[in-house]
Amino acid sequence: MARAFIGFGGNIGDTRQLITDAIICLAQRAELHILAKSCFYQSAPVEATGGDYINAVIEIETELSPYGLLHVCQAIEQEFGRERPYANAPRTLDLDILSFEGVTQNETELMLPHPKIIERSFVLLPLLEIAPDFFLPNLGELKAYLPKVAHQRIEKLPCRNCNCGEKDVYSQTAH
Ligand code: PH2
Ligand code: MG
Ligand code: MG
Repeated sequence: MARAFIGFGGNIGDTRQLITDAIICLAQRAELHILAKSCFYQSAPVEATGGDYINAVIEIETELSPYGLLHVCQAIEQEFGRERPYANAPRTLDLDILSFEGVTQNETELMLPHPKIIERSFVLLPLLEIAPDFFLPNLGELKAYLPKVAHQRIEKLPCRNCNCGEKDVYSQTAH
């Protein structure tokens, strides 16, 4: 079993609902188990156009390979109406594998860890919420990069009746 982190983002439609539904889809898969889910964050587009994004991050453990997980993520993006008219276009739902335990690779289809992980507050904040001491072998502790992204506008959205941040919020049998 490997631990991995997946980032979610979107800025078309009811993104909070879309992310919630996508996480439920993932939770129903036998090949992975969701360990933690961050709160939702509203963020200004970074190197992109369109309205504000909603972002969140989850931690999973999985028997899948990195490419197996990528294909699951891509299938969910398709299911949720993802279109790619041009790079960084507004989207209903984007799923990015942020890190996959023990894997460093520089392949065009899937770079691991995600090459922009430390450049984006919309990744760092939700990731550090659920894994405050997270570090990567070549980068060190990710919290050290927060000051560098402090200028990027982001706000944690209030959430009621939600267990976000707690461990084991979605078990495979719960849905
Ligand atoms: N995703 C991008 C580019 N820019 N900006 C925000 N705020 N949130 C995103 O998820 C995002 C972005 C490319 O995937
Ligand atoms: Mg992305
Ligand atoms: Mg993507």
